[in-house]
Amino acid sequence: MPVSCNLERMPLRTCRRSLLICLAMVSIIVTGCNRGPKRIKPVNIDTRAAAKLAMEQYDTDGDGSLSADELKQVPAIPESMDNFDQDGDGVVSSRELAKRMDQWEKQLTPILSLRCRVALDGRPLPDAEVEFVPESFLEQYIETAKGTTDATGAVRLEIPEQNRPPELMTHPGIQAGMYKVRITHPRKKLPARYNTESELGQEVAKDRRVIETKFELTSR
Ligand SMILES: [Ca+2]
Ligand SMILES: [Ca+2]
Repeated sequence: MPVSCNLERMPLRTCRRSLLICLAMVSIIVTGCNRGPKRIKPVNIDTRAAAKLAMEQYDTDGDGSLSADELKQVPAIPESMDNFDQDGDGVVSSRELAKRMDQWEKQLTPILSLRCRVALDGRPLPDAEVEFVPESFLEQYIETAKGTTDATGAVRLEIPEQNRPPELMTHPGIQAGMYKVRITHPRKKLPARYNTESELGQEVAKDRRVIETKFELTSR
C-alpha cells in the first residue's frame, strides 16, 4: 500500500537527509580549512648561491673559508660561531655557511619575535632607532626589520608593513637570517661603529632561543 510504503520510506529519507547534512558539514569544515590563513612558507634562500656571494665578498685571501680576521666584516657569524663552524676548526667554509642557512629553512619558522635592549654608557637609551639590515648576500631573500626603543631602552624588531611580504602581513616580526645591526639616535651622536660602520651583528634563528639581545653602547 502506498501509505505503508511511504511510512517505510520515511526513515530512509530522514537518514539520507542526515547524511547530506553531515556531508555538507564536512565540506564546510574542509573548505573552511582551505580558505583559512595561508600557511606561511619558511625563508626560501638559494643557500649555495648566497654562500658563494658571501665568499666573493668576504674571503679576501681566497682560501675558501672565512677566518677570524675576515669574519670581523660579518659580525653575525662570530656572534653565533658554534652554529656556523660545525667542524670546530675556527674558520667558516662556504659549505658550513650554506649548511647553516639550510638549517633555518628546516626550522620552518618564517617569522620570529625578537626584542632588544639598548643602553648608552650604562643607562637605558630611549628613542634609539634600531635596524637589523640583512647581510648583502641575503638582501634579495629577507627584509630589514626595525624599531624604536621605549623609555626602558627596549624595542621589538618588525619588518615595516610596507615591506612585509603579503603572507607576513599579519605577522610582524623578523625573518631568520644574518643581520648587521645599526643603531642611531635623533638627538645623540652615536659612534660610527654602531651604525654607518657597524661592528654589531646578529644571527636570527629559531634554535638560537635568544629572547632579548642587549646592546651596551659607549659614547666614546
Ligand atoms: Ca679566507
Ligand atoms: Ca669550520
